[in-house]
Order: sequence, then C-alpha cells, then structure tokens
Amino acid sequence: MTQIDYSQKIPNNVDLGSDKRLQRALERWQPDYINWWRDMGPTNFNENEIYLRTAISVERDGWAHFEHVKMPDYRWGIFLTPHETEPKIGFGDHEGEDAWQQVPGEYRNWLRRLIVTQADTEPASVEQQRLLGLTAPSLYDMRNLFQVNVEEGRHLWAMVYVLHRHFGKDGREEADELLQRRSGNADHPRILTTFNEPCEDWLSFFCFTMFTDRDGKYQLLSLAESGFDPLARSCRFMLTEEAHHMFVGQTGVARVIRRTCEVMNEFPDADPREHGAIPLDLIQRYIYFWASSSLDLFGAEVSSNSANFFAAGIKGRAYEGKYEEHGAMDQFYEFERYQDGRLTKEAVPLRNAMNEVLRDGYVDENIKGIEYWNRECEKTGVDFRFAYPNRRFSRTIGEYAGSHFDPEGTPIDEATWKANVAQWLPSAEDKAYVKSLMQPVTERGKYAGWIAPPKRGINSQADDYEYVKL
Ligand code: BYC
Ligand code: FE
Ligand code: FE
Repeated sequence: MTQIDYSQKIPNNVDLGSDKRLQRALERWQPDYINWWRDMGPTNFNENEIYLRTAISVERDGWAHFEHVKMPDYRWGIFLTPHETEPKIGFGDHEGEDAWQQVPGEYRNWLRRLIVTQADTEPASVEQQRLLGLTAPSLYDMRNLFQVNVEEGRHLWAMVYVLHRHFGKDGREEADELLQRRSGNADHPRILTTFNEPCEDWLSFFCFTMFTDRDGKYQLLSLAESGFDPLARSCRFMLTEEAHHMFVGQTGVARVIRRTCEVMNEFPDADPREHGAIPLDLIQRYIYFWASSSLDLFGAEVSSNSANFFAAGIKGRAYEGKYEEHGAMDQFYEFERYQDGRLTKEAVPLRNAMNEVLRDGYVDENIKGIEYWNRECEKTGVDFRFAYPNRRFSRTIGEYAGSHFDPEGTPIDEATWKANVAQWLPSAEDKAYVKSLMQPVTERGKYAGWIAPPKRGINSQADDYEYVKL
C-alpha cells in the first residue's frame, strides 16, 4: 500500500522531501492557498467540525477513512496514482514511445495551457458555491457540499504541484494567478464559461455537480491518458474523487423530484409551489440551463487544438485503451454543420473532432442520468418525463453558438426563441421562487420541505447523525 506521509506539512506520496527547492516553493504557496480558502471558500463554517473523508492512501482501501475535521485543517496534499508498469504513450504520433517524465519542450506551451485550464476550474467551483452552506437543506447536504469543496481544493493542489514541479518560474506564476482570478469577476474572470455563472441555490448546485462535474470527469479521463506521465497520474487519482461529486448531483436532483412527486400525489389539484415543492417543469429548466452550459466546456466541435493535442500525445480520448487503434488518422467523424440556416452532414478528419468524440461519451452518460430521474416519476405514478437538451440548444461555444435551436435541436428564428425561452430556461421568477425556499435546516435528521431525505447516510451513518457540529 502506498501510504501518504502525513508527518510533513504537505501530505504527499511523491517524496516531496527529496526536492527541497520544490518543497519550499510549495510551502510558500500553501499560506496563499489558505488565505484564498478563507476569503473565497465556504463562508462561516471554517471553525466547525465536518464529517469528511480524507485520503490516507492512494489504494482503494485508503478511501474509507472518515473523521470530523475543520475544513482549513483538511490535509490537502499531493497524491499520484502509482505505476503498474513502465508507462508508454498510448496514442497519437508518439504511440508506443516511453511516456514523458519531464515536459517535452516542443509541447510545453500546450501542456501548460491545458493544465492551467484544468486547474482554474477547481477553485472557480469553490468560489461559485461559497454561500451555499448558509442555506443547506440538511446537515447531510451541508456535509456533502463541503466534501466536494475540499476535494476541489485538493484538485487545485494536484495541478499546482505539476506546475511547480515541471514548469519552473512560469509554473509558479501560473500557480499564483490561479488564486487571483475570481469566478464571475468582470475584470479577472475564471477561464471557462460555466465557471463564471452564479450558482446560488441548491437546485443549481445539484445540477452543477451532475453536469459540470461530469465534464470534469470526462476531461480528466482524457488527460489521464496523457503521454506526460505526471499529469496522467495526477488526473487518475482525481478521478477517484469525482464519483462522489456526481453522486451528489444525481441523487440531489432525484430527491427534489421525489419530493415534488409526493406533493403532487397528495394534492393533485394544487400548484406544488403552494406546498413548498419545486414544480417539475421548473426543475427541467434548471436542467436545460446547466446541461447546455456544461456542453460548452468541451470546446468547438471542429478544433485544430484538439487535433494538435491528440497528435502530440498529450490529451487522448476517454478510455483510449478500448479503441482498436490509436492513431486516428485517415478516419472521419460525421458531424452536423449549421450554415445559412441549414443543417448538413459533413465528414471531418477524426483528429479534429476529438472534442466531439469526448462530448459523445459525456452526453450518453447524462442521458442515463436523466432516465434515473424519470424513474422517480414512474415510481410515484407521476406522468412527466425529463429530457436532456439536444447539444445544439443554447450554446455559446462552437458551431451552434449565435444561432437559435429549440431543446430538440430544431433551428428556430429569433422571434420563436424569444417567445419560448421562458419555458426552456429559468426565468427571474423561477429563480426568485427557488431562492425563497432556501432556508437552512440544521436540526439533525431533518430536511427542508422541498427535498426528500437520502436513501442512506454517508458511510452508513444513522439518519440523525451529526454530520456537521454547529
Ligand atoms: N469557455 O478549439 P477550441 C472540472 C476557448 S471541469 C471559454 O474550441 P479546445 C471541474 C478555448 O480555450 C474540466 N472559452 O477549444 C468541474 C480556445 O481559446 P484560445 C476542466 C472556451 O482548446 C466542476 C478557444 O475557445 N478541464 O474539472 O479544443 C467542478 C477555441 O477553442 C470554452 C478542462 O477543460 C469555454 N467553454 O478545447 C470543478 C481540460 N471552450 O486558446 C472542476 C483542459 C473553448 O484560442 N482544457 N474555449 O484562447 C481543454 O482540454 C480545452 O482547453 C477545452 C477547449 C476542452 C476547454
Ligand atoms: Fe475537480
Ligand atoms: Fe468535481
């Protein structure tokens, strides 16, 4: 078992102690990180003990370690998944060569940009979620929020380690800037679109962890294939934490739906709002918003960047190993071009369509998640079906940006869009209603009226477990 050395200031399994310069640089960054956490991380709850899971080893069984800790004392550290065999580059023009242990000079800028973009999303999400602790619908949910937050903080650590260790002075500067950009700030925003959107209520939080964290999963899967080995191993370990984030989103929305269905069954003639529940069509609008925004995070459908990254062997496909061949040359991907108001099929070289290939896997997984939500309605006999938007709907990046499509993907004109947008995306009134429900519930074992309790506790704890000591 690869133990993590907790005796050091920065817990790690990368033998940080053997590189004093690096260790000192990271120890200088650490107080800046803690200051950032105190300024921009969760408000109000930094002195409370939270029932958190901490990694005590990078092996599977190192994952079941739970204890009450204060968030600023969470042992943020640097963990890389260990090697099984001598790693080789698995795809692109360097397929079969030894994986790089140091940054290959010719790909330094691309790698740096990929790592900085990945890193930037982690603190951004913590900033977006910083006020949610104040309105948590239960201690269970509050604990889950904070678990997600500390792990996103650790993901930032993972990327900052790679920047400090492998990118010299530039890397240190980038690491500093990661603590300076701010989600939603007009002058100094986070890099990617969705990470500047406000996420101020719990329905948004659950949609975010469902759809936006799942982009995280897919981007990490593709970077976990990287021929730059330290990046690949960092991302592999980050992926082990991602499953819980998506669990929070998948089950969170399901519990909101279940509660609404219960209210609809009990009061079939009433508006669910009269009984403090969230109408299903309103939930659908939140889904459309976060789902379509998160689709933007894969970049343009046809992208020379993605072709370059693949050719270079620095960003692969998710589960590259399951493909029969790894060159992706002389192959084509058929995608729907939108030009002059018409959709036409066009074959583009596969390497240029790697963003779209990754998006395909992501969309399939989301559709399964929507089916899970539909089963909540079926189980309670409520006649409503949730839908995942067509990938053309409400996009701001790529081929479909700047044009209008309905949620089924049919092109529409501006007037039709304007006449219908209030049915498709959350209106000011929707947001105000959801906001009005956001009253904290902090009694052990109790839940806000708009959400059903979870099926089981964290780490099999009892219903009234004190997840957060207030
Ligand atoms: N917003 O060729 P294109 C996570 C830019 S989430 C703003 O289409 P490319 C997490 C693009 O940068 C995972 N800008 O894109 C989740 C480029 O700009 P430059 C995060 C965008 O490069 C929840 C230009 O448009 N990880 O971990 O093929 C909680 C044309 O670019 C956007 C990664 O993203 C956008 N949505 O692909 C916590 C992985 N999309 O260079 C954490 C690393 C594109 O011309 N990043 N642009 O100035 C990448 O692999 C790629 O940068 C992207 C874009 C997939 C994002
Ligand atoms: Fe993350
Ligand atoms: Fe995440």
